[in-house]
Parts: sequence; C-alpha cells; structure tokens
Amino acid sequence: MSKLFDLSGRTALVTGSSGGLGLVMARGLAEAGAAVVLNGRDAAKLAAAKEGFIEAGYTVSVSAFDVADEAAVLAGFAAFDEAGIDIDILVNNAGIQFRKPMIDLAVADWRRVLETNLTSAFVMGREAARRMIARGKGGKIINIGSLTSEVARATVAPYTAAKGGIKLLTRSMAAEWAKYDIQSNAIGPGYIITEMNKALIEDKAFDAWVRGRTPSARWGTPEDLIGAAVFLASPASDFVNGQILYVDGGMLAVL
Ligand code: GCO
Repeated sequence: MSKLFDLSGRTALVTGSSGGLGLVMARGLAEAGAAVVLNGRDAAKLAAAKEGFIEAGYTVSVSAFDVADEAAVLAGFAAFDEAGIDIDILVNNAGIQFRKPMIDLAVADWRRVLETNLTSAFVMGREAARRMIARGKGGKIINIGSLTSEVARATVAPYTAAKGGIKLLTRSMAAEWAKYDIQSNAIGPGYIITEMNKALIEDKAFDAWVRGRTPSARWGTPEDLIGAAVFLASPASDFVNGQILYVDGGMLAVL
C-alpha cells in the first residue's frame, strides 16, 4: 500500500465521534492506521462506540468532554498530556443544528450554535496547535464546514454563520500555523444521511429537492466522507492548506 495515505503511528482526535459523521470518519482514520481518540459529551455512548473499535482491532481511547466549554477542553488536553497522548490529527467535527426563522430566533440559541460549531473549533485548534508547535513535528487540523460555508438556506442562520466562519477560521489557521508544518483544511459535506438531518430526509418535498438539485442525484452517506478525511489527515495533503474540500455530489458546482 502507498505510504501517501498511511496514518500508522499517528493519533487522531475526532470531536463528536460517539455517533454520526464523527464516528464514521474516526473509523475511516483507524482503518488507515491511526490510533483514535473518540470524544463526545455522553460517556456511555462513547464507551459503546469504543467497544466497536476494539472488536475491529483498532487502537482507541475515549475522552468525554464538551467542546463548547473552554475549561472542559483545557482539562481534556491536560489529561492527554498526562497520559502521554500526542494529538497529531484533530478533526473538529462536533456540531449542532437549530432550525428557526431568524425573526423568531433568540440570542441564546444563536450563541449556543455559534459556540458549539465555531468557537469550539478555535479553542480545540488552539490547544492542539500549541502542542503540535511545541513538539515540532507538524500536524493536521480538519474542520467540518458545510454547503452553508458558501451559500445560505432559510431557517438555519446561526448554523450558516458558524459554517461560513469555519471557512475563514480554517484559512486563519493556515495563515498562522502552516510554517510549523501544520495543514489546516476543511471538509464541506453536502446533504448527508445522518440523525441531524432526519427531519429533512423524512420531508418528501425536501428529499425530492435534494435528489433533483444534486448532480449525483442522491443523498451522501457518512462513508462518502472517509476519503476526504483520510486524504486531509495524511502525508498526501502535506502541501494543501486553507482549503475546503466539498463532498457534495457536485451540488455547489451547479445551479
Ligand atoms: C440544513 C442541514 C445542514 C446540511 C449540511 C449541508 O438544515 O440545511 O441540516 O446540516 O445538511 O450542512 O452541507
């Protein structure tokens, strides 16, 4: 196998990985050889996810903390330091959705989405980069954007603002950390079949719109993201920095 996509000897932390896209990307990174650290808020769900990795023969550990809580993030990284766990690859995947017309939207809900989907990526990125820089061996940061990193959709303003922010946070990370051999990029998933999108998938009109609007004429699956995640985590992307790689069946490329 080509070494280009080989992640053996690396440790990857994937936030929000007790389920959904995070769990599938973590599995993909493990399959490419990485040791993975699963993260989420629910220790029981994490423990269940960990079992699956152990059964598959992967190297796995778990770390339960809320990425939107700075003190919890600092404690989480302090625990990694203590345990001698060096994060070489950080996937800032944790995210939430909250759909409401903007004229009815409360500031508390706006903040909750911005903090979980954008501020967390900054804080996690900062803590990971501080350590990558100190170790002097570079690293990989993969943020999760969205089609809404580029275009808006009614009822999801805070999510859209956060994902637009992810695009330029990713470039800011590249601007400041590329010289330390840290590559910061993002994946922009299109419409993917996940729990978060359940209401959209079950809405017949929306489902028909997605299939009609997407050149590939289908929803994406979480597995569709693995190739991009492995690429951006691996030596194959060592001169790629500040980009968003859209995995959207071509949706953003056409009207
Ligand atoms: C929405 C969805 C989003 C999209 C995704 C597209 O309400 O528009 O919940 O999560 O699925 O981000 O890239």
